[in-house]
Amino acid sequence: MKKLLSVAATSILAVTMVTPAFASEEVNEAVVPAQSADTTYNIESVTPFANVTYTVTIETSNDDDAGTNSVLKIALYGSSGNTEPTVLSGSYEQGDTDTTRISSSNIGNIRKVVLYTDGGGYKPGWRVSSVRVSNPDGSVSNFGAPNRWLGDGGTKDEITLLRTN
Ligand SMILES: [Ca+2]
Repeated sequence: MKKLLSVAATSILAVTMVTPAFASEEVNEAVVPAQSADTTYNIESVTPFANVTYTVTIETSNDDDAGTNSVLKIALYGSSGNTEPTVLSGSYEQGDTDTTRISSSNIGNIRKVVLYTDGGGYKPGWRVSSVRVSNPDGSVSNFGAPNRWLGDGGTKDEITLLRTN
């Protein structure tokens, strides 16, 4: 009986001497990627300035020559900040509806926008019939149409619109 125990003890000793090498390799491989993934996740989840997307939808009037090829921009003003003027993407031809997505820190619901045109291109005058912006909370801010043509003189122009809803 004593001899049997002794053999068993030897086997256990042999096993435990081999195992640590495997164990430490596995720990090193497993821990490094897991840590960096956790760190990334934590930074995103705790930052108070997480990015949100504002979707700007602009309808160009269906009047003759209402479209434009000028460079157009919009700045958004929210309850807690504003964006820089951002280039609008889309065609802005007569009767078109164009959409631009603007990534920003969360500046709250949009209550004012400023439209800019560089007045460039052929027949630069631009007539807008509606502007609306989707907010991070899912609501939509509507803005009155400008009461005049923008950039019609072929020079830089801008107009401020206030939320109407
Ligand atoms: Ca035009």
